Amino acid sequence: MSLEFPKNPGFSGFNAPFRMNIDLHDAEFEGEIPEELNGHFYRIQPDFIYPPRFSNDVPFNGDGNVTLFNFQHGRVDVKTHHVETQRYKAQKQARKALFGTYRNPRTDLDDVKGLSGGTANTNLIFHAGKLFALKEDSPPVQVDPYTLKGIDDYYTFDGKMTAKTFTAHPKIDPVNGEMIGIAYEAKGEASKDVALYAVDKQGNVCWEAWIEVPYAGMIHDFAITETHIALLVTPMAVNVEQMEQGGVHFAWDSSLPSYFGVVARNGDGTDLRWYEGPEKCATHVMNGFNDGNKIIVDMDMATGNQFPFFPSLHEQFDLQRASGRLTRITIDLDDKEATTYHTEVMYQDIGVLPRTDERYWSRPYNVGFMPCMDPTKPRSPSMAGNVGMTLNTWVRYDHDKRSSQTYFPGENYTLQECQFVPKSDDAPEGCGYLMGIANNFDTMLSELHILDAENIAAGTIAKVKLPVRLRQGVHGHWVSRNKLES
Ligand code: V55
Ligand code: FE
Repeated sequence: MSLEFPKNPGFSGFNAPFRMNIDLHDAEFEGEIPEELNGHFYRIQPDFIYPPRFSNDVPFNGDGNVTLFNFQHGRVDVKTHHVETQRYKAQKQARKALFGTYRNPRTDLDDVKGLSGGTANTNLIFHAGKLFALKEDSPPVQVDPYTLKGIDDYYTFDGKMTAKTFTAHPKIDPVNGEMIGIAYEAKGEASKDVALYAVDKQGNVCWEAWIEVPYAGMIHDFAITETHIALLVTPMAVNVEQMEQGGVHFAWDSSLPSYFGVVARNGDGTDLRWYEGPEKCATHVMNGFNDGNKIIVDMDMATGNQFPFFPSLHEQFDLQRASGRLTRITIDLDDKEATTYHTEVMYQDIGVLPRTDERYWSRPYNVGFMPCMDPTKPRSPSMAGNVGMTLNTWVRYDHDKRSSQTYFPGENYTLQECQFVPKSDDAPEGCGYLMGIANNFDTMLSELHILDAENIAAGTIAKVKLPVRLRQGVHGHWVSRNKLES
């Protein structure tokens, strides 16, 4: 029997399965790579090692595949490796896909009963000397920070984490070094239980609390402030009926409101308060902070379903409503009567995947970055047929002045998430470099673009040119060499 991938745009061009491991010493580059860039930039993409059992499978169901850019002395080495999940190991041995569609165990083959279906394809975080690859439906998968080989395919913090899931977006408190994580559907499919954890800087679980959400839905990201955890429950609801019929885990139910929940860090969860808002989709947090007794969270926020491959129950997918803008959510803890949250659209750019200078995670901040879709920019004919996100700019925001500046790489590129790297540990906020993957539709190869984060409009200071095509990535993280070695 042949081994072939579906012949549709979801599996061709830059969406073609990647499948290989590369180990590239001294990548080619133009420009100059600054000496201060000393450390590892990790980013992750969902890949398909074997043809999916359902030809219309969703991109979020691919196997986690890590790219490691190792910067030192103005040079960069590149390594890729698949995350050695239980799913990866079972499918590698069987030489075919065994798991079914997105987070629906009913569609898995009987062979995999009892194995974790986690793909570890969404994000990476380095904490207390350990590197974790993450998918929000399962515990972290620990991988070696240098070789990317698997260390623990089901990491539970020495058994201290009893939740069955762990977020793909843990936050690290820059002051005490704690890693904060949430776990939704923590007691299994469609459960409304959410577990909250803090892991101290030695890597030990030091706080746990359990809360319940109004309904079971995707809680992809969350925010921390100095005092609180904030999370947004959106109408991307777990749909058991759809799963019974062989469908994916989620469907967009626009009859549901959104809920913004706020709960004290280090409490027992009983102070949790919910604030209701209109149907909203918001997947990622730029940052959150306290302003007196106000809790403020900045997210990219849209008014409808942002994921065309998760069905909408009551309407057609609508690109206008899927377009997210950076939005500031505010609630006032002193207002004991309040039942709704307040939103303010901060900027008009349409974008996703906001990031910040993570030395300011949970604290008042000024600088953020977001890949955007600028429809006024020219688009090369070489991009025709591209399915996927056509992000074409990176935008830097300075909230104190509510100003922005834009990097446009050219009409033949799409951009992925961008990563801010401070020039040094004590450099001013937003002073450093910005980097991320740019896919070049003229060469049909991927590049890593590196910019001066304070002057991104000036264009790249270096372009690393890969001899391969990377797929649409999700998230990445920078780890400086002194943190790696500490
Ligand atoms: C997201 C990504 C996922 C997922 C759920 O961007 C949400 C949001 C790559 O997988 O499973
Ligand atoms: Fe995410």
